[in-house]
Amino acid sequence: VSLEGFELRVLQLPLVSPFTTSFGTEAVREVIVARALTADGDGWGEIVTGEAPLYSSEYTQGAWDVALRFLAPALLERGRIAPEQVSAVLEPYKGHRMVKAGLELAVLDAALRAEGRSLAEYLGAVRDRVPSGVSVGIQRDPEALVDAVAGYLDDGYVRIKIKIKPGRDIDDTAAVREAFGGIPLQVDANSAYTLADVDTLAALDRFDLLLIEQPLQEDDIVDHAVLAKRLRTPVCLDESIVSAKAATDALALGSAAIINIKAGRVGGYLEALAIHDLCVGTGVPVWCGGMLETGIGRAANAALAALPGFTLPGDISASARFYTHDIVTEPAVIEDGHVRVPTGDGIGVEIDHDALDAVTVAREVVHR
Ligand code: OSB
Ligand code: MG
Repeated sequence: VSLEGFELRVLQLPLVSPFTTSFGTEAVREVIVARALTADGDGWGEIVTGEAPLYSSEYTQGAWDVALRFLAPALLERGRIAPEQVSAVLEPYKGHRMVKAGLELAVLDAALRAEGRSLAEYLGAVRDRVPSGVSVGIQRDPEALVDAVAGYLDDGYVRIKIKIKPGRDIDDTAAVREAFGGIPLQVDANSAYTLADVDTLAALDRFDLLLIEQPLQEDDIVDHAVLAKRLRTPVCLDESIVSAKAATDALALGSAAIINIKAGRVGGYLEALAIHDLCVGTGVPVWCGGMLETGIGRAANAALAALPGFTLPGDISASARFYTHDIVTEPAVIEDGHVRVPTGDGIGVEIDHDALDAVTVAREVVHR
């Protein structure tokens, strides 16, 4: 495409209920949307940073600054660029993978719309719908957690993930197991533990979980390998897998048996595709994680999750699990436990411009 500019917006979307993880509570999702302005039309991407650097080192104002100061100008300087060239142009700038992912998706969406091709088809999707899992935040107490899970099971979610942290792990998991029997269940610690907690983590083995996600710190790649040997529950990495190289290293060390793929965390949908391919090559199951995406990222995640290696249900919930008013005209819905993979050009969903304007709190345009 021939790049003419980028429009960036900071959005604040109220959540239907506060979302609590081991690292904090969010009541409003602050996120950045990127619009690539090209001679052949616009494209949309999402920069999935949160307001504070709690999940990883990235956060809204840092993302905003690096996008406007360095990354968007670097792409605009190129003028004509193919989506497959974006990551190489941005490569000299360290880190800021969520920003790179959002800008790459905007360029990719513009290019695919111009070609009349869907993102799902481009990535190699083999399914027209994907099983829908739900991530359930830490609640007031185990009883409240059971109530929340009951609601999501009623909605049809085919897999439940509960967030855990020290002191809110065994009893919460036991309560869900007791209430609902052998449902597909997994837990996510968001790096809240250390190797000193191995006995607590091993006590989770009796619940026959699908996996335990990111028990230790992002850079605890060796400690995760040590822990994995002590657990029967498969260890899945999220935060630690920041690239295809990190995935290769983690698999070589035995740090993970399963990988959560998030395009934002790894720097884009093309890097996500590379991780998918290497995991398929080594027989490692993957699933698609989420970052409370708006309809833009949610549509792209559904396309990614339709690839053959995504053999476990992803955190691809209906839009209504998080938002009352999404910024796309056809927000993702859950039907028979699944979310449909968009078939339209590019990400396959259209922006609801009034809804977008209503949640925009900052806007900046950079031109060539
Ligand atoms: O660790 O998977 C995570 C949300 C924000 C940051 C990190 C995580 C999450 C989720 C929600 O678990 C996944 C989703 O449904 O988008
Ligand atoms: Mg996670």
